[in-house]
Amino acid sequence: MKKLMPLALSLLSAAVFAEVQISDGYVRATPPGAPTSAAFMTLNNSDGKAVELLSAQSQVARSTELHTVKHEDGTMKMRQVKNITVPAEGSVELKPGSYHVMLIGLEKGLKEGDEVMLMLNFSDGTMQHLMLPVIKPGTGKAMAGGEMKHHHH
Ligand SMILES: [Cu+2]
Repeated sequence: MKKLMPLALSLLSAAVFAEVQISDGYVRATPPGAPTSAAFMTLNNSDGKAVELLSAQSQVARSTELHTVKHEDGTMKMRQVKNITVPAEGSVELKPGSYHVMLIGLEKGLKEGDEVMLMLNFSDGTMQHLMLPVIKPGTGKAMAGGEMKHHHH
């Protein structure tokens, strides 16, 4: 069926349907004055081509970075990554102890019940605005989090 579709139509449907689907997103609540937090979510890609998450922005943070967590010398250290790949017809989980969007230079503490706007930029040229709930560590999904030390160069 798909192969018989006229070119214009298949381009249109690619533009409409290739967008990465995002689920289970949240931002970790912080104590007042905490300088950083992190956003977590699951990225699902129904397309036949891998897509990369390239960057993120949020109004609540001065800057954002894409991070992963590496186990080194028995400790867990956060490392910045250039991008996060969402495999073709697959998904990637941003979760405590793994990939996350680091929110750096918070304007104010993030408390449970707040909502945080996050914008994601993908390698296919799409951009998504998300409103993510703020969840306290130790509750529900944020549970596996724990405190991680930031690695400074
Ligand atoms: Cu981080």
